[in-house]
Formats: sequence, C-alpha cells, structure tokens
Amino acid sequence: MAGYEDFVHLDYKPKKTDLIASFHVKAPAWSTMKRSCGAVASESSVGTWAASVTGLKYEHVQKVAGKVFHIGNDGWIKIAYPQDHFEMGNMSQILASIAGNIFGMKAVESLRLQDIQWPEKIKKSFPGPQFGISGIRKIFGVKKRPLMLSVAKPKVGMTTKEHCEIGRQIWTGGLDLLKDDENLTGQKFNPFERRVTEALRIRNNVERKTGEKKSYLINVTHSRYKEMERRAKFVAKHGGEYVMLDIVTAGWQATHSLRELCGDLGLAIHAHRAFHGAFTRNPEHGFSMLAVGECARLVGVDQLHIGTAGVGKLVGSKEEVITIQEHIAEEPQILHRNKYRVHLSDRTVKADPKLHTLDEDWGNMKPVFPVSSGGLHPTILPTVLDRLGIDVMLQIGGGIHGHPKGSYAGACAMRAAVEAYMDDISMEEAAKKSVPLKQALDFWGYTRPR
Ligand code: CAP
Ligand code: MG
Repeated sequence: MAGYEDFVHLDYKPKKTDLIASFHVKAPAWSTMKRSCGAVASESSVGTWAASVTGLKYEHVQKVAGKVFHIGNDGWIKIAYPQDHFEMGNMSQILASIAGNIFGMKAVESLRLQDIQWPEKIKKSFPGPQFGISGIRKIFGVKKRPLMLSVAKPKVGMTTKEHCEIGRQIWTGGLDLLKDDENLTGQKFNPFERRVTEALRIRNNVERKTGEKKSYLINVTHSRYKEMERRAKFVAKHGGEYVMLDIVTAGWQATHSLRELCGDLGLAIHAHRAFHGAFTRNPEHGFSMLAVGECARLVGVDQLHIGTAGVGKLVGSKEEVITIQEHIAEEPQILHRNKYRVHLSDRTVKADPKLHTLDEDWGNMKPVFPVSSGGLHPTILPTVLDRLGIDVMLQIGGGIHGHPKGSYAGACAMRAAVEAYMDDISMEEAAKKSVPLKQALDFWGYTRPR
C-alpha cells in the first residue's frame, strides 16, 4: 500500500530535468521524519492521505511524483520533482504544487521552503526581466554609481499637488527616481491619471533644467487586471518609463500578465514586495524571500526590493540579503575602495550548504536590479554599499523627507553621500562640502532606524 513513506527515495539521483526544492522540516512528535518528509513530497505532487489513492500504482503518475532524495539530520531535506509535473510558464501552478497545501499539513510541525533549483525547460518557459541591470542603467545614462530613488512621504493622504511638489524637490535635489508608495494607487485625494500627468510634466521640466534623466515608479497595482492594463497604457502614452507593482498582493497572474503587456509597451517593472513578511520572516516556517526573488526574476520584474542587509528598519540579515542578491543579480559588484570586483562573466550561483541554497545557472536570463530600502538615511548608505556593492538602487523615504531642512535638502544629502562613497570619501569629509549632508549627519548621526 503506497503511503507517505513511499515518496522517500534516498538512493535517487536527481536528473538535470528535475526541479529541486530545499525544505526545512520539523516533524510532530507523533510522526517520523521519513513519514513527514514523504507527506511533503506526496501532498506537493500527486498524493493525499489515503494511501490507496496516491496514484503510485499507476506508472505514468509515478513519473510525475515528487521524491525525497535527501534527509539531513538537521531537518534540511531536498525533494526532486520531474519537470513534467509542472505546466510550463505557469508560476501559479508551480507554486500551488511546491508551496501549496504542504504548509498547512498536520504531518509537519513547521515547514520552510528555502530555495528552488529550476530546470532549463521551466526557466525558458518564462520571460525573465525585459531590461536587466545594464538596460536600466542605460535609461539614465548612469554607468557605475548606485541609482537613487525616493518615495513620497507621508505615504498616503497627500493631494496630487503636494505629492508632485515632492517629486520636483527630490528630482531637483539630484535623485534619479520618484516612487509611489506601496499603498498609493488611485485614491480620491490623489487620482491616478492626475498624478501621472502632473508628475511627468514636472519631471520633464526638471530634466530640462538639470540635464539629467529622471523617472517615476508609478504604482499601477489594482485587483482588476483590466484596470491595471489601462493604467499601464496611460503611463506609456504620457511618456513614463516605469510601472510599479505590489507583486505579492497582486499575485503571480497579475505580475506575469503585466510583464507581457510591459514588453509590448517598453515599460520597466519595479516590484514592491509588501505582504512578503507574512510568510518569509519566520525562519522555521514559510516561503523564503530568496524563492520569491527567483520567481520574480523568472516572471520578469526589472527591479525588486530585497532589503538593507541588516542596516535599515525591516528584518533581512546581511547574509540573507546578499544571498538573494547573488541569486537574482549574480555576484554583487563590490567597490573595494577604488577597485571594482568585476561581474562574474557566467550566470552561475554556487550552493551555500550553510544557508541550504542550491546551485543555479541562470543562463542568459537578465538579472534583476536589487533595490535596498526601508529605514535608510544618507549617512548610513556607505554601510549598505559596503555590503551590497554599487550595483544597487537605493530608496529613501523618511530619511529624505524627514531631513531637518526638508525634501530638497534631504535629496541633496543623499546625492552627496553616494557621490562621496564613489570617490572613497568619508561622510565627515563630504559633510565639509555639503551643508545638507552635514545637517543630516548632525541630525541623525549614524543611527539605524528600527
Ligand atoms: C520605505 C518604504 C518601503 C519599504 C519596503 C516603506 O520607506 O517606502 O515600502 O522599504 O520594505 O513604506 O517603509 P522609508 P522593503 O524609507 O521611509 O523607510 O524595501 O524591505 O520591501
Ligand atoms: Mg513603502
């Protein structure tokens, strides 16, 4: 009789065509590790609790069943899934298998999906990013320094006029991008269309004045795809370069469909990950941000928030964030004091046994531009850049609009801090030449918000 244990095959050698997932499993006292791991493989592929209906008696069902091929004594396991178990190009179905019912099973006390290794055929069935890091840099004509953005704060409630005035100040103050916040869409006090046309009008003026390319991450998130489509087309019609999407609250269908539309419209997608903490935060249970990042890369976002590597107000350790960066954007380009570590030419990422991540070969799929944001202000940016390198986008909200002299000064301080870092000059040194940076240094010092 096929039971859960029949999904455990410790002698199985995964094929190159298998999708492999690394999980941490905690079995309840009344179960065994073998049974709990088998339950995960069964419920995430072809089986259910009633042994007789797991289907393993049918040969063709066995061919698409998950197999537990590694059970470590530390609770870390690996499951191989034949690629034909999945529908190509359908992220919703893939996750309904490997990240579906299993998190709610009584057969596990806790379960954490840590990393996924994707077979070539599945990778090729997804579009991947349209622009890549070099393509985004080309939009701004900025070859090396980190790109800088600011989200208008207070995040919701300001009128269109107030919101767009903040855009004028941060663009004039030297930043590359204005960003809508994750929960600003088309509320009545700041209607979508009016905000887009007014902000882009101001943007065009600031570009003329500064001679620098400026852009705007416009949040098109909506629970009706048709409306999202209309808003994206509106942005393209009015000369915007980006849309922003809350990919977790909107979901994979919205993200993948928007990626197809933006491919036609030539718009880049900035992915915000609000809501991810509900399932990525607990190291014992849930779905890792690393796995979210890989799914986002496959479905094809151009930029993704990945955290501040332990510096800012939101959780996400240095180790975890650097790992995510390596998997979605390859080897971080670290500024070693006037010496740049060159990007690895190939797109392979090595497994880290300590973090239970898996090897990955991204082939020619474009990288995602990592975004570091959350509780940052100008004087602590060097610590973020030391950890993540300079191929990042730095996003600051409160750390600019909370500057004692306001948003324009806050933006000037951020620009001065980043330029100083690129010239290998300390914040104290740079503050001698930048009043706004000195004011930020006097006001916040090197405190780390939390
Ligand atoms: C940052 C932010 C971003 C967070 C998202 C906020 O504002 O706008 O949404 O960075 O987190 O609403 O908190 P501050 P993450 O700069 O004022 O903190 O980047 O980790 O996804
Ligand atoms: Mg926000």
